[in-house]
Amino acid sequence: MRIEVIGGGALGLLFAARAAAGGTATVLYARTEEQARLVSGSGIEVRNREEEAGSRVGPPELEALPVRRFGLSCGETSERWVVLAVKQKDLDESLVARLREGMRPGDRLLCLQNGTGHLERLGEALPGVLIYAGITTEGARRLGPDSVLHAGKGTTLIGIPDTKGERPRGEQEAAEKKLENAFAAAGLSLSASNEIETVMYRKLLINAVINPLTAIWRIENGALLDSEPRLAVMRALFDEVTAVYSAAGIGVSDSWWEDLLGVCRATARNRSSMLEDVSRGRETEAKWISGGIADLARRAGLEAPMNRTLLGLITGMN
Ligand code: KPL
Repeated sequence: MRIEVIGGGALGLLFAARAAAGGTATVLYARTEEQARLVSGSGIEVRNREEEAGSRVGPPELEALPVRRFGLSCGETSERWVVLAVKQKDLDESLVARLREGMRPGDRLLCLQNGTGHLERLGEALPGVLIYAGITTEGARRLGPDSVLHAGKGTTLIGIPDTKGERPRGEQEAAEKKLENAFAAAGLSLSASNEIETVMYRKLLINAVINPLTAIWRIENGALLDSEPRLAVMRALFDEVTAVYSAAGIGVSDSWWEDLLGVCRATARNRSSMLEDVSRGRETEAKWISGGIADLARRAGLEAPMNRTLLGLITGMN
């Protein structure tokens, strides 16, 4: 089996380094020629603590190439997982065209993006490719083009949406098991879920509440719980998202409010990805998170005014 990771950000570096460390032939398709050259030369360093040097993994298990070479360089293999670890904003037309050229029917594409819309888009662009959603709670921070901090151990759930609770059988299940074992060999927990849609919508809800509010108030995740006014806004936003879900026919669990508070506690000292993006003047994922909720609302005949307003506020920040 070969794992091909597209994206040289925090998650891309972490997944590529761990897969290679577990002994699986791995290719990292990096953002730039320079990053590919660097990783080809000395591999990727994974640190468990920022202040301590970590372990490095490089050739022969790990190869690195620039993303423009995706699909042109590697020999045929029937056992191939492609892990798409780029942000939504980087999933542009040129990358989709590259995927179209480099993937064949029956290949497996594991998409780690936040938000909505990308799975449908990729499904249309790549007929016959098995499009998996992956929801990960691994905490990773990019320290440099060839170095990543594994800040918090998490788990990754994968699955093909729209399977209506039925587990894929036979070949597909065997392929999922191989991926699970490949990551387990390197200490990453990954498993297949037959409820991936529920997992996706729960994560979307968490991102739709925590990310824009922490970005606007410029606070760490845990500080959302520190004051009554902030909690009241969180609750109102939570209620709006869950009302949209109900109108759209998406099941909502009674435990999700407590789950949301639990994520704030567990990631109390984290700066959300949206806060990081606005602080660095980068485009955020608001279009696919708050905008994704607003789209779901529109299709269900609702307004979602809080999500629309947050989308406008966040987009207006850069
Ligand atoms: O996924 C996250 C993000 O920042 O994008 C949370 C769960 C909010 C953790 O920071």
